Amino acid sequence: MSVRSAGWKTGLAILLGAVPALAFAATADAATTLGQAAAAQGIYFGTASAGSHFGESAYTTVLDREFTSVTPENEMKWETTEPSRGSFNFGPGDSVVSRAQANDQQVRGHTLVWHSQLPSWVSNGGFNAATLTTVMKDHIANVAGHYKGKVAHWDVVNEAFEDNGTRRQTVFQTTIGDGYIAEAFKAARAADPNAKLYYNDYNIEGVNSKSTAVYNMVKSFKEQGIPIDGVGMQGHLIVGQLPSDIRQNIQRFADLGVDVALTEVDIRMQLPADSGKLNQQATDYRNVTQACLAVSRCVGITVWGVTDKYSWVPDVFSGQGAALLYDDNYNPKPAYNATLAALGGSSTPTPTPTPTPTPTETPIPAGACSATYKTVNEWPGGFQAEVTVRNNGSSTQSKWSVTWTFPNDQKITQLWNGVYTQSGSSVTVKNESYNGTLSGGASTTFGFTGSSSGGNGAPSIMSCTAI
Ligand code: 9MR
Repeated sequence: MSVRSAGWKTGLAILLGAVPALAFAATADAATTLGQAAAAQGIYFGTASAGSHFGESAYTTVLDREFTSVTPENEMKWETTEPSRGSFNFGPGDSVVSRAQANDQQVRGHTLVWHSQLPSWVSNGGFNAATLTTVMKDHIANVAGHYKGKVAHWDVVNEAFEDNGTRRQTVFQTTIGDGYIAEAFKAARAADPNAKLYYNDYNIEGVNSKSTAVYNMVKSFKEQGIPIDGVGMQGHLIVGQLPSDIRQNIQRFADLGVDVALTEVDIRMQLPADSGKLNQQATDYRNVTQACLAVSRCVGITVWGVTDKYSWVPDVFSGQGAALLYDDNYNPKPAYNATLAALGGSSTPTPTPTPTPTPTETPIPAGACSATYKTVNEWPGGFQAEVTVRNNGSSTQSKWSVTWTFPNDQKITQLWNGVYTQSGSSVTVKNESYNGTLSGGASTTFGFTGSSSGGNGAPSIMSCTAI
């Protein structure tokens, strides 16, 4: 696995980034924060950061501890940075940048050219094409110039396409025409030659009309030598409704010779949250994380906020929310644990001894719990499999445990949604704190990657106990 681009917290992490990802199991010395775990995989893990919450210690504790990258949520947008022509205001952005620097976090600049949060002196200025081009280039020169050397990535142009793949009819598009995006990228390169320049948009995570339009633009930029370094897929997603081809889509952009980042991830649900939705959300976050890890040019993941408490989602999608990794009270959600595990980290660095069932915990009769094993992917020397655990009884069980014996020399290297021990070819997997409860007829799934040199045969007998 190649070492990916900047954003590591420590030099140690850079060394770890050169080690194959699968070597990091959730063991006693696994990383315990999202940022550290991501760094061990050669990527960064970031969040939107809002200066308006810096006075709240619960907010800054999580912000400073968990993340290796921050994106100012609103502080670098045009309405804040250039509220009137030629008059610049960098105070709010500087405050987010200073906090990031104090915590060894990289900064994603967001955003130079966007139709929203654009002051009316620009959107309703009545400028002709030449003047609006000058206005746009001056803005980029001043803002990217001010942050030169302090911003690792710039979202140079944001949300310039409609879902059907046509250009959004913004003031830049209708006044300057298609060429404004290339002009913006050239101006950004001139202002800060070392920043990675990104095109950023939503609904481009899967292969669809919009992502294909962006793909075609990036392809033509590369052919023409227009400076573009990356594509930001925002990742405003819905629980249980992820596109199935995120990895393939990331890969096709990477194959054009640009980096890809997931820049604003949140996965929303209809409120109120319940354990079923939270578990599905955990699976969705894991899948997004794995899609990024599977493509070497996917350089990092940013979630769009530290806590559900301040997410933009409920303000815009009535009745929906709970889209982030921490709940309103800053408790990590199942999605947090799943993301950390997918990154090879663990929130429980010291394995707790396995509790022996007390006499009151009577295993339900054999046959009332079943486990089904499925190999989902294989490659030379390794494989990925998943196991579905089902409570076939009618009463709710609060813990489960699955054991099997591998027929070949398979060795688990990383497992998510469960806690495993392996001794020789014998494996035992117990539930995580968040997926032990199975009501009658309910099922849950855990997955893992493993190495093997002698075949990936599925175990013939799976034994399952629920208590
Ligand atoms: O999270 C941001 C919210 O506080 C602002 O009110 C909103 C204004 O449009 O922008 C939100 O962030 C957006 C980001 O800048 C671009 N992609 C969509 C994000 C969510 O709306």
